[in-house]
Amino acid sequence: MSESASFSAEAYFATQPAPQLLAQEIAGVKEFVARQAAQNRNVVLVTSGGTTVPLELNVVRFLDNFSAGTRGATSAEYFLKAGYAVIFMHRQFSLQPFSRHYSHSTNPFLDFLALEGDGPGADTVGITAAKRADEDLLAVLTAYKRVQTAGTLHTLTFVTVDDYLWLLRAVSQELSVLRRRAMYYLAAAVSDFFLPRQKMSEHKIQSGKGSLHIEMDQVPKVLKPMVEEWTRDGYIVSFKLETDQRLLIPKARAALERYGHQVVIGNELHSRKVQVVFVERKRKPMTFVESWLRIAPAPSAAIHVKEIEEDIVAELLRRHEAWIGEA
Ligand code: 9Z3
Repeated sequence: MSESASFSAEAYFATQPAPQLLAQEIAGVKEFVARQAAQNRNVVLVTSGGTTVPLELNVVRFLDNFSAGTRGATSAEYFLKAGYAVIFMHRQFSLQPFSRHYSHSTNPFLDFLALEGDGPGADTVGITAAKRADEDLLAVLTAYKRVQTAGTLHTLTFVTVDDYLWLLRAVSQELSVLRRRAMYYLAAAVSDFFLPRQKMSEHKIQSGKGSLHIEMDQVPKVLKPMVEEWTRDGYIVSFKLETDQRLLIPKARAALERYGHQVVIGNELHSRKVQVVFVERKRKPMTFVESWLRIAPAPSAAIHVKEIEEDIVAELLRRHEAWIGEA
């Protein structure tokens, strides 16, 4: 595959079709934002999970971006705990706040139920484990119930990079009415390349011709219009993922220079659960400021471990507060 043309955001939205249910989804977002605004709540848009790039119109094959959705789902919980309302925009079937504790392979729900079934005849270890699991589930359910009652979580799903871009633009525009009180936390892993509708084969690509050559176009860099047009003074946090740690800071600085948003959080693939770097641009004098945030690695995949998202969110709450105060 080789890199080809790049679309401007304008050309992209003029030529690529919007998801069918966009208008309906956005009506829901409008109502949610108005309700939170009436209650004087700060609102954060959390994007989470990877986008796909279909290779055919009748899609059989697609490219995917790595992300389980842990960063987004976990962070959303901490934002909710801090009193923010959350629009959680995630890849279908990726992790979600609260249910993440009992889905996928960590804390499988059936194991929890099996423990519950141990009953009076169970051995002491079984009973202790069941009690622990009970307490954990109760804490998760209590937090979830609180959020449900307060009506502070609104969920949207995407699958393709097209879904993602259309939703991101429309949600950002709706959220912009909150001005500085809105935060945008862009943790989704978004494809850099895509296949424009006009170049896609209608039917399944056939294998008869030997090797496969696909030329993809560059996905528009939407952070620029997001900063300059879609949002008004919102606090925008983007994530930068690299597999070569040495690239993190230079790439984060370049993104801040190019797009002019508030902060880039850099993370390297293998250490992302224990360390991240916040990169920010100060205006007077014009300098970059980097600060690393680290937690001790967990001894095992035990249930009760510190999550780095707790500290990431705490740090962002401080910075967002200061940003609101500057107005
Ligand atoms: C991230 O860097 C996220 O922290 C992860 C989270 C995807 C690494 P998990 O969901 O992983 O917890 O498994 N997200 C941003 C990735 C991205 O696509 N960034 C773009 C880039 O690096 C810029 S917006 O170019």
